Amino acid sequence: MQISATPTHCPYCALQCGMNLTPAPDGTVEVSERADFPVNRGALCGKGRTAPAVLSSRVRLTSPLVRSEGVLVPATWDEALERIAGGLRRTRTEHGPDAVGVFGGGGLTNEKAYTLGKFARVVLGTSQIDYNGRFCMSSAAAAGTKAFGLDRGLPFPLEDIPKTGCVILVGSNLADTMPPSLRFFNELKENGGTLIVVDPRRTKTAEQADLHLAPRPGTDLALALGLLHLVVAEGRVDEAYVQERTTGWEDARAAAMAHWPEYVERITGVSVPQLRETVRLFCEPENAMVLTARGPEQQSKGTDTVGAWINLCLATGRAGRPLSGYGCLTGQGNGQGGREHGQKADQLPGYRKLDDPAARRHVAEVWGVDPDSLPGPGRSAYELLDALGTDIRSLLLMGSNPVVSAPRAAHIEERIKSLDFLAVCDVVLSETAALADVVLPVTQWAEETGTTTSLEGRVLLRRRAITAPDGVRSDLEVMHELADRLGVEKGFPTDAEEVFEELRRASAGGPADYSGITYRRLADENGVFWPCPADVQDGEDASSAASGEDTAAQGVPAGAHPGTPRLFLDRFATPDGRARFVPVSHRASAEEPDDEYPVLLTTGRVVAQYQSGAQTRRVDELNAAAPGPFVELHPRLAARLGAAEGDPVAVVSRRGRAVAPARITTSIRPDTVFMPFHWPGEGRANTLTNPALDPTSRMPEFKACAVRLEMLT
Ligand SMILES: Nc1nc2c(c(=O)[nH]1)N[C@H]1C(S)=C(S)[C@@H](COP(=O)(O)OP(=O)(O)OC[C@H]3O[C@@H](n4cnc5c(=O)[nH]c(N)nc54)[C@H](O)[C@@H]3O)O[C@H]1N2
Ligand SMILES: Nc1nc2c(c(=O)[nH]1)N[C@H]1C(S)=C(S)[C@@H](COP(=O)(O)OP(=O)(O)OC[C@H]3O[C@@H](n4cnc5c(=O)[nH]c(N)nc54)[C@H](O)[C@@H]3O)O[C@H]1N2
Ligand code: SF4
Ligand SMILES: [Mo]
Repeated sequence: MQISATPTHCPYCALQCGMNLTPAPDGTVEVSERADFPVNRGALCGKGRTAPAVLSSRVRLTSPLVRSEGVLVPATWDEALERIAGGLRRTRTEHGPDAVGVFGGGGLTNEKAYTLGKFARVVLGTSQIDYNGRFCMSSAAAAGTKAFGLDRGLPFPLEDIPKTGCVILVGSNLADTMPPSLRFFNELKENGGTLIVVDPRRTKTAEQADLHLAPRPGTDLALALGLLHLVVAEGRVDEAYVQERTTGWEDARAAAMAHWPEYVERITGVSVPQLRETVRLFCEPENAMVLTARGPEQQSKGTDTVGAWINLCLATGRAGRPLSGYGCLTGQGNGQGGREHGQKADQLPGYRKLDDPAARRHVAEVWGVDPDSLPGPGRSAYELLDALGTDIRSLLLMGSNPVVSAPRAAHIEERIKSLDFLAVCDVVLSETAALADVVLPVTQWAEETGTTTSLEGRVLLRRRAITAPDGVRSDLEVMHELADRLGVEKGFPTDAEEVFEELRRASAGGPADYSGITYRRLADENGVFWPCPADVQDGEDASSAASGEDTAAQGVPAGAHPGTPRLFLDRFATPDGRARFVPVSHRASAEEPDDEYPVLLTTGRVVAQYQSGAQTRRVDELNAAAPGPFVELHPRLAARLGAAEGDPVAVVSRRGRAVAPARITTSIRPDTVFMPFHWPGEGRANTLTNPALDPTSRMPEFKACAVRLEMLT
């Protein structure tokens, strides 16, 4: 029997590489090249290629677990679901609805993220829901919304990158974090364009650059302001564009002019000639782009920092024009869609705001509830985790492993342990699931259908390719069952397409409008870029137009909206259609080195592990490539410390102490050490990190804190 391959997408990062899956006779799943998907054209990184290993029952959960006399023991689904419903109900009765918390993840499909937000507001009646995307790109989202009136990570497809003249890549190590995307930057260089990388480390990505700037961690804001100062001083402002398409230039200009290049050199460590060269390379070509990732964003001033890079784009006329613009490289598999449909504390589906009365009315109508019954905005992710065991007594967690990934993780681990009740849905027994009162084993990407929205804003269909093992159920089934047990019998379908149909209506007319997108179109068109409103005929509302539209068998249905690969070409999404400059000034990180903690710590990723490692640490090939944590440090720092390659080094911050082997390299600044955050235990980087929050985005400062190094005696 010939079993045909199912085209689908990778479970991990936001590139959402296309791949084909074929079940093999021995029960395993084969990954093969899927050349028709334009983003990766068949290429996959090691994580994507080995993702099926996590489908095997050897490494995953296949039975619910409940805590009995202190230990987790297998239980029936009925028993486990009853325990969760009982735990959540008890908290609500004793402490009120806001004592129940919900924590989601940017890896969840649109359907799951949407349902989780609805579950929190409609079934639990709690305002206390947020998700790990707050730790990821929330500063870029806040800055993009301020400047452009809309946040979509990339306002253009990746395929535009090779055709621009210059890209400044700020704090992205995409050679490790999105390897197949390197192709677009290589093509840029082949076409004569230049690549500038801003990273305190000479990463694999920085090695590809024409110019590598290595600022001190936490100083990107000063750097961007210094560049803008030079743009003005050298007469490179696009005055006509500024006049026609922006507002607020005078204040932003005045703020930038206070940042003299020599002052910026002192703060950042980037020399004035390098600043001048950057401005020249960025301004000379007709088109240019700035792309940011976690480096400048995961700072307690991330929103202002991204704002400063956007100002640079606006002053030089490099936004809202073909082949020019600012973009954020979103991280998680559904990092984009996961931030649009309501698992965020202040949000309703379609990227609507929870405190907007019209938005509440629209969504309440789709949900069949009274708008006044919807709770208001809740706490941000770190604040929510920090309130566990005090204001929040029970937590339902789906799609995150905060014991490893949250800042100040030892403290957060204690907060989690102090909960009255914790329920976790996961595919493996993560470090956080291991602390739960009930763990539910759920289906994985290849076993279920659903949509994700990639870093390009391209909505994609992940198709079910294999049958799930006995004993597991989907997250949608879990929410359906729990809603039922908590007294809400309708409105929580288990079929992903049915959920998507409702999501279309809920998002209709909102900033992230999906109403013109159907599963049929996603299958036929290889993804559709939002916004994609349904055609509205006279006298008909968007939702009814949408449901009757998907009749064409192939391609875009006649008269249908084609989707929006490129945003802002005619106008920005602000009320007056103009982009807004934001006046920003440099400020120090929340914690700067001092006598006691003289070294800067920054954190990030390695190519072979993904996030908290819950999934990738269960894959032999990936563990062989990246077996454990390490501390990257410069030979000069190592010599002062007396450390040789591989020596265990203690890294101590005001939050705690971690120990990992030294990895000595000239590719890092001598005043900075780097640790990847993928591992729990002694080498957990997040034992050290500072939960200082950005005032706007509430993003914690993962990328800069003060530490001291000690040799073990
Ligand atoms: N292999 C792998 N790939 C992944 C992931 C993974 O865990 N593993 N996770 C996915 C997710 S969710 C995300 S968000 C993306 C993240 O993708 P990236 O943003 O590329 O990843 P990071 O390693 O966190 O940070 C990028 C770089 O920022 C630099 N950096 C540190 N401090 C600063 C600073 O102050 N300023 C500047 N300019 N740079 C600084 C670091 O040295 C690092 O090289 O990756 C996605 N892809
Ligand atoms: N120090 C430091 N810390 C960081 C960062 C950093 O750069 N430095 N980066 C931050 C960033 S950008 C991010 S995105 C976070 C990520 O950190 P986490 O939020 O911990 O992300 P994951 O490790 O991907 O956790 C996802 C969990 O959900 C499970 N899972 C996967 N798919 C599903 C599903 O469909 N349903 C359910 N129920 N479970 C599923 C996985 O097995 C895993 O246990 O870490 C943040 N932490
Ligand atoms: S780059 Fe990202 S989406 Fe592509 S295979 Fe690797 S982890 Fe998967
Ligand atoms: Mo992320």
